[in-house]
Amino acid sequence: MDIADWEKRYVEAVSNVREQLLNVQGVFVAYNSNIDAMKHIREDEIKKLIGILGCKKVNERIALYPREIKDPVDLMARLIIAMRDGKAAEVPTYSNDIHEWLMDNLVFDSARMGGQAGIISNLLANLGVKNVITYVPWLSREQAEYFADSPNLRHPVMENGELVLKHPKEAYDPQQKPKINWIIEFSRGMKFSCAGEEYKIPRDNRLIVSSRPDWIHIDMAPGMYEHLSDIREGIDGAILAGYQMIKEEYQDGSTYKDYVQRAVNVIQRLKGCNPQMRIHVEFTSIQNKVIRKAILTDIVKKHVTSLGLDTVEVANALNVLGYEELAYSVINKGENSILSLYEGAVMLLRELELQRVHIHSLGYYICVVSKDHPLDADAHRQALLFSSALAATQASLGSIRSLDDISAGLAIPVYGQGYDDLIELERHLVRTGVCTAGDFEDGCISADGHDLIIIPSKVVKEPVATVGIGDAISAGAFVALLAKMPKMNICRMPE
Ligand code: 8BR
Ligand code: GLC
Repeated sequence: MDIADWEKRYVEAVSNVREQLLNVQGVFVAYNSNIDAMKHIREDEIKKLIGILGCKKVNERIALYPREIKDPVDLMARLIIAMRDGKAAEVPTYSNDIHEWLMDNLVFDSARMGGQAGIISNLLANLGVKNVITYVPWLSREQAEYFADSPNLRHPVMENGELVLKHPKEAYDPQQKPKINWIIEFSRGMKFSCAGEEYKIPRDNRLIVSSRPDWIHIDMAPGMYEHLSDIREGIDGAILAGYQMIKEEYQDGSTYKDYVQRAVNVIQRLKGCNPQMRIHVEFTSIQNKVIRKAILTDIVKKHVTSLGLDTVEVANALNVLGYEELAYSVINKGENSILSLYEGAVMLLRELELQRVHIHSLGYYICVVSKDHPLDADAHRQALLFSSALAATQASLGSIRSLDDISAGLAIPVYGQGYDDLIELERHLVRTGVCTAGDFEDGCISADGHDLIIIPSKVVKEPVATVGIGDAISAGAFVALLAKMPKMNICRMPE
């Protein structure tokens, strides 16, 4: 199948999913919404910051690979690592000093909705999904302003022992402070030097400086857990993200284990007696390996049905699950990296007992689906194509205001390099007898119990920004699948 055939498939898939989206009854989205302070850094600004901090110091810190930003040198070290590799990263900071330093030395260009759950909630509401229930444990007045003004977007609040749904602008806590993250975007081709080392940025991407004030808890208001069953009937699935904010220890003596237990409790209550309830977790960059492992083995495994992640996150996940060699070969840009990515996807599917693993990369998406998933490979492929058109829309317009905007994404051509990478994977799988070329194109059914669905994606040459595109991809594909799911609520007793 050539690129022109893929373009036809795109048009068909978008048209099908558009018609089906109203089949979705509703989606619950939690936990992380924040305000993103966006800064597109320029060459002269990189040079200025390196000049202020001193090349030697920054260079020494790069070698230490800080996993937390404690001072501006840590920040610059992680920024240079991200720029050098063209890779996205999110690094936590626990004090307000970095925010102040950035305000003094860099100043942001604009502020917008941030956080995976916040971005996804607005996206689904703007796409016209009927009942989007968003939950953010730290909903401040400032944060509420960033939610789409849409009647289909509501937030639960407890009133007189009852759970009621209100627009976030009517549900915020006036005492709550906002969480502000810095997003430092950089562009391909920019050049700078530091301590004799010449750098040329290979890819557009960003570093996220994630603020983690003490009051951040991945949790729910008292009483809300018990009432989650009230919203269960109105939703077909949930998208959960933000677990990276769980800490190993808290000042009150509680530990990550308590928060993991609460996170599982939420999932169990959302599912209730309905095993059909789809639960998607959007993974992210998690610096702390104890937390990364606990999220995967104690929250995702057994409780979640679907996992979305980018290639770096695949490597990070494999690493804590004990597959270090495979992890290394996923991120090592060698010619076998797409093969390793596929193997990694299968490993995650099996190891975490999932029904679906969706990996998005620049140029192609790989999705492996277990045999017990109720939808066929064609439905999964349509969902991926729809999500790639959404991603291209987001990259070219910067945001998606309505489903009609998707025509902008559809107009972006399929990425040639992504197509070539797919051919490489196809050759390998055919050569090793896993499938035939025909099978590969139709969603290859492999010998050991899963379907592989893989598409070349649409890539925008000069994206407005890259932050949030992964969220649009995963949420877009997940909601497209919900729209295609046969509807049955086994919680209801037969009449
Ligand atoms: P994360 O936010 O999870 O890292 O995902 C980012 C995703 O955005 C990548 O996996 C890639 O598929 C997509 N993307 C990027 Br980065 N740049 C893009 C572009 N210019 N056009 C379309 N998609 C892009
Ligand atoms: C993470 C970051 C947030 C950003 C989001 C984009 O959740 O904390 O700042 O908006 O990723 O995916």
